[in-house]
Formats: sequence, C-alpha cells, structure tokens
Amino acid sequence: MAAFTLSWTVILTAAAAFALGFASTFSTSHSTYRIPATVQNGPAHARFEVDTPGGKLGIQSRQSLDAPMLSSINSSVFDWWYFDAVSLDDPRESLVLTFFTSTADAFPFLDSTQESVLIAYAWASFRNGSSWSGYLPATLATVDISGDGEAEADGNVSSGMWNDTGLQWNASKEDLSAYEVSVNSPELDVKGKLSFTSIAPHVGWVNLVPDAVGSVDMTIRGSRLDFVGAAYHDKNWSDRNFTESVRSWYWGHGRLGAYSIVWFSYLAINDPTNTTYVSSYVARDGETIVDACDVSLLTVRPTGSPNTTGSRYPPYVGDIPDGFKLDFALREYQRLRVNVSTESKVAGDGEYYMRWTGSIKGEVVEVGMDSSSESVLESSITGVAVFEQFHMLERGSS
Ligand SMILES: *[C@@H]1O[C@H](CO)[C@@H](O)[C@H](O)[C@H]1NC(C)=O
Ligand SMILES: *[C@@H]1O[C@H](CO)[C@@H](O)[C@H](O)[C@H]1NC(C)=O
Ligand SMILES: *[C@@H]1O[C@H](CO)[C@@H](O)[C@H](O)[C@H]1NC(C)=O
Ligand SMILES: *[C@@H]1O[C@H](CO)[C@@H](O)[C@H](O)[C@H]1NC(C)=O
Ligand SMILES: *[C@@H]1O[C@H](CO)[C@@H](O)[C@H](O)[C@H]1NC(C)=O
Ligand SMILES: *[C@@H]1O[C@H](CO)[C@@H](O)[C@H](O)[C@H]1NC(C)=O
Ligand SMILES: *[C@@H]1O[C@H](CO)[C@@H](O)[C@H](O)[C@H]1NC(C)=O
Ligand SMILES: *[C@@H]1O[C@H](CO)[C@@H](O)[C@H](O)[C@H]1NC(C)=O
Ligand SMILES: *[C@@H]1O[C@H](CO)[C@@H](O)[C@H](O)[C@H]1NC(C)=O
Ligand SMILES: CC(=O)N[C@H]1CO[C@H](CO)[C@@H](O)[C@@H]1O
Repeated sequence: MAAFTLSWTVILTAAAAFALGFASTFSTSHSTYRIPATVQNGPAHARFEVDTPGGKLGIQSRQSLDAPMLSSINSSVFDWWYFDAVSLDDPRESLVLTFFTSTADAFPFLDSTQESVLIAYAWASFRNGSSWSGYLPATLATVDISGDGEAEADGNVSSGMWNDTGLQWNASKEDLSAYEVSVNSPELDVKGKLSFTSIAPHVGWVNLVPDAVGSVDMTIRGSRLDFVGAAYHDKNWSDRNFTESVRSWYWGHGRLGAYSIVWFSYLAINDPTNTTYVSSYVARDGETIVDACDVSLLTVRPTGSPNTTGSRYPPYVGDIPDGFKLDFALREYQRLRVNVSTESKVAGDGEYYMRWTGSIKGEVVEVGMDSSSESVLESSITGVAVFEQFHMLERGSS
C-alpha cells in the first residue's frame, strides 16, 4: 500500500507538470508520453527535482528518471536518452546510441536542416580505428514508464520508440538494472542490439546506470560489431540552450580493475564566479564509494603534447587534448588517480565537440595528512573508457 501511495504522488506530480505539454495518459501504474516531431512554441517546463528519500533513489523515482523531463520541446530546450558500450578487450570498439528530443538551435551538434526534434543517433567505432555514424528523424516518439515498480502486461517498465527509425529501448526489471537497445534500420543498413545488466544497481541518481556489463551484437553496413564491455546509460536535459549554458564540459565513464568511474566537470559560460561544477562517481566491485557533486571530490584536467594547446585549462574552442588526468577523492586521505588516453575518435568536429574511446590507467594512493607524503595502495589498474569534451568559448571572447 505504501508503494502504491508513493507512486500515485509521483504520477500526479508528473501529470500536473505534463498536462500542458505532451499528450500523455496516466494510470496509477503507467505513463505513456507521446512526443510530437514538430517544435513547440511557448515555455517548456522542466523537472529537476527527483524524490530521493533518505538520500537513496527509490524504484519509483528511478523509473521516473527515465521519463521525459520537459513538458514540451521548444527551440531552446533539450532532453536526451544516452546509451553506450566500449569493449574491454579493445577500447577502439564502441557503440553509442542516443535518443534526442531537441532542435539544433538548442543543441547545436544536431543537423540544423532537420525539421524533426526527434533524432535517433548511432555512432560506432571499430578495431581498425575507423568510425561510423548515422541518424534518422522520427515522426513520433513514445516513451512508456511504469510507475509502481511493476512491469506492465507487455513486460516493460521503461521503453522508448522513435517511430519509425527502427531504434528503440526497453527495460523490464523493476529497478531498471537491465536494458536492451535495438536497431533495425534498412535505411542506415544497421541491425542488432546492445544489451546490458547493471553491475551496481540502486546507486547514482544522476547516472541511471553508471556501469553495466554490456554486450553488443550488431551489423553495421556489412561489418560486425560484436563485443562485451563497459556500458552506461543516463539522461540529460536542460530548459536552456546548450550554447547559452556551457563554457567547457568534460564527461566520461570507464571501468578499471574492480573500479567503475564516472566523471563530469563543467564550467558555465559568462560565469563571473568562475565556478567549477563536478559530479563524481566511483564504485568498487559494484559498491558505491563516491556519488556526489562536491567540487573537492574530483579534478579533471586535459593533458596534451608540448607546444600544443591540448592541455590548456580553462580551455577554448579547438583545444584538442591527448587525454585527461582525473583525481578522485575516495575517502579521507585516499585518492584514485587516473590517466585517460584517447585512442579512437568516435564523434566530433575537432573544435567544439569531441567524443573518444581509449584506455585508462590508475592508482590508488594514500596521501599523508600534510599532503607531502604519498604511498601507493594499488598500482597499474588498467581499463577502458568513453569520454567527451565540449569547448564552447572562442579564444578572444571573454
Ligand atoms: C522554451 O522554454 C524555456 C523554459 O521554460 C523558456 O525559457 C524559453 O523561453 C522557451 N523558448 C521558446 C522559444 O519559447
Ligand atoms: C541558442 O543558441 C544558438 C547557437 O547555437 C543561437 O544562435 C540562438 O540564438 C540561441 N537561441 C536562443 C533562443 O537563445
Ligand atoms: C517492450 O518494448 C520493446 C521495445 O519497445 C518492444 O519491442 C516489446 O514488444 C515490448 N515487450 C513486449 C513483451 O511487448
Ligand atoms: C511505431 O512503430 C512501431 C514499430 O514500427 C509500430 O508497431 C507502432 O504501431 C508505431 N506507433 C505509432 C503510434 O505509429
Ligand atoms: C526487451 O523486450 C524484448 C521483447 O519483448 C524482450 O525479449 C527483452 O527481454 C526485453 N529486454 C529487457 C532488458 O527488458
Ligand atoms: C575498418 O573497419 C570497418 C568495419 O569493419 C570497415 O568498414 C572499414 O572499411 C575499415 N577501414 C579500413 C581503412 O580498413
Ligand atoms: C577559473 O577556475 C579554474 C579552475 O579552478 C582556474 O584554472 C582558472 O584559472 C580560473 N580562471 C580565472 C579567470 O579565474
Ligand atoms: C616547443 O617549442 C620550443 C620553442 O619554439 C622548441 O624549442 C621545442 O623544441 C618545441 N618542443 C616540441 C616538443 O616540439
Ligand atoms: C599518469 O601520467 C603521469 C605523467 O604523465 C605519470 O607520472 C603517472 O605515473 C601516471 N599515472 C598512472 C596511474 O599511470
Ligand atoms: C555528463 C552529464 O550529462 N551530466 C548531467 C546530465 O544532466 C543532469 C541533470 O541536468 C546533470 O546533473 C548532470 O551533471
């Protein structure tokens, strides 16, 4: 009964917020959002609050995180569902699938000639270092979220379909610990799926699935992409234009040894206080060690070759690093330091936006109370990562 009451509250809140926008139907246990392809006029309402009783994310809140976060898509807001996997054997192999609800005005990395705000995007990279990407506009998106922790008759608790692109996702476990994203597109000449099972359920609230055992089985224009690796799912949304918000943005996730990590470090544009915003997630064997946004918990810096601007920080448009240096605080006096090296370019324009995959190497150190002495607790922990940067400030502007 308690679960029922909580779920009803969540649904009512969502119903009130969304009444203005998408056609949606609600029952006590189920919400269906139908998102039209055309850009809407007028203000969009964003949901930023998610119930986290006792600091933990309950099943209902968790499911509601997979719902659309905006009441409508006007020309200055964005909301997307992101899924990826990178091979543990060879980080040059990767797959990213993203379901966008956004115009190119709001998120300038989309094709500005597209009329539809519903874009299903796929990126793949191969062992030989080459990469491929393709996208399709949808005519309608349908997102189904079950609200009370019970799967609907169709077995899904979260599903999304970008009609008729052939890209869709579904999750049937009530805690959203397993997803399947499938592609069946004669137009792109891509067919197959990415399946994953979370190795750390019931944790991070920003990252719906911070690390998962992912398996990819896909045929892309006649080439096979078939691997097991580190997978990830999150959602991102904003009630403002991306360009009006971001100066620089570093994000990535990876797995090294027993550790799962997610990093995010962000500088806002035109911010007189020059505040760094971070989000840090570290788990060991699926047990969360850090899941917080305190700036003291994480430092992310680009690294680059001498005589290049690759390591410049704060960065400008066109600065291309060779990798990143991550410094995570684990516990008092304990840090996880990780070097990230770019290996394959998966996406990007070489100026404002880049996404790579690569290998990572870390160590855990104990730092003396006066910070002058250090002892290594774990060394040479190796792994793989998917990571990206946005540099939105032109040199010469302020
Ligand atoms: C879209 O919605 C946002 C958030 O409510 C609002 O700030 C913005 O002005 C709206 N944009 C348009 C073009 O109506
Ligand atoms: C959003 O950003 C674009 C640049 O990508 C800019 O041209 C446009 O004027 C901005 N739109 C709004 C509503 O501020
Ligand atoms: C669950 O969702 C997937 C993807 O949208 C869909 O193909 C499938 O039919 C749904 N499951 C069932 C049992 O209907
Ligand atoms: C969306 O596409 C699926 C699969 O092609 C189809 O079964 C479904 O009826 C479509 N939904 C709508 C509302 O067109
Ligand atoms: C997704 O839906 C398909 C079709 O109903 C089902 O076979 C599969 O188990 C579902 N996957 C997950 C992760 O829920
Ligand atoms: C690299 O591999 C991909 C996928 O197998 C293939 O399509 C592409 O032609 C290859 N490129 C080169 C330069 O061999
Ligand atoms: C802004 O903050 C960053 C990170 O702390 C620092 O590297 C940079 O020098 C600061 N810039 C200015 C203008 O204060
Ligand atoms: C960097 O530039 C300096 C001065 O121009 C030059 O002496 C040095 O050899 C360069 N280093 C590299 C690695 O290119
Ligand atoms: C990271 O790279 C720096 C120098 O570039 C090196 O001193 C450090 O030992 C490396 N850390 C690890 C964990 O490999
Ligand atoms: C990397 C990333 O995508 N992070 C952001 C996604 O959206 C949430 C909610 O707006 C932010 O809190 C994350 O930092």
